[in-house]
Amino acid sequence: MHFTRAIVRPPARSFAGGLSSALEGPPDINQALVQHAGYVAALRDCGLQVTRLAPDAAYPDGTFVEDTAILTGRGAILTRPGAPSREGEVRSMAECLRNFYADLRGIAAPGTVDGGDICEADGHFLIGVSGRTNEDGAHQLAEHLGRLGYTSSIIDIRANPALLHLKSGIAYLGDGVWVADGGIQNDLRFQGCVNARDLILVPPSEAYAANCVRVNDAILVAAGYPQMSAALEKRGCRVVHLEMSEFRKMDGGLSCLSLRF
Ligand code: CIR
Repeated sequence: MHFTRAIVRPPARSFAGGLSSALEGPPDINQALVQHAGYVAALRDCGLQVTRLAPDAAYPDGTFVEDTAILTGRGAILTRPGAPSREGEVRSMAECLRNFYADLRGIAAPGTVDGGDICEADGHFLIGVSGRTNEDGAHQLAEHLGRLGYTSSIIDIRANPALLHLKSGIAYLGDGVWVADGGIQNDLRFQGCVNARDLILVPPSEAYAANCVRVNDAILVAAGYPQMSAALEKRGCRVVHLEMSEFRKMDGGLSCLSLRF
């Protein structure tokens, strides 16, 4: 898919008050802002026009905008995030998306969906049922996607506590190429999504780097994961390394910092 736009939201001063299981200490907000600026610059280098939402201290996790909506070529679906502290993040995203989407749907209670659990591969959507996305939300989303003319399948990742979201463990890079960390590869194979030839297997020591993003001709990947980086470069990809240490401390990966469309 060719992207022309992205939506981001720089971290708020309250960033360190967000949800985290990482046990890596509190993030430094000033460093996080520098890393976020680097991320935005990378998106612009890929040709994207970037819309910046205002940081809101009431939502310390609000910088992880990917969790608040699913954007497709035919319409957008606002989520209902699974963490109660994040529910309100959707309001400002809805306002923003009205500028771009005539067809804007939503997930209703008791359903919950986090965008990080949704992985699109050439018009087919994998929907992860996780600690954040529940079965009701997954089915509502599948129905919305079906009405928009897309297919989907649901993968339950709750048995894998290392994964906050489906995309914590997998990425689709286009042209049939998948990235997956070892804990989830068999689930994907079971779903018939991937075969050994088009799978880049992420070593356990570099599991965080499984959350990488294809943006037009580039793959954005977290800096500091040499094996992952080498595997991508071997395939002839243009690899852009981004410092993510402060977002990692808050369980956030590369994909969650933007919505791309
Ligand atoms: C949270 O726990 O909700 C945030 N601290 C991190 C969200 C990361 N989002 C993502 O991976 N899609």
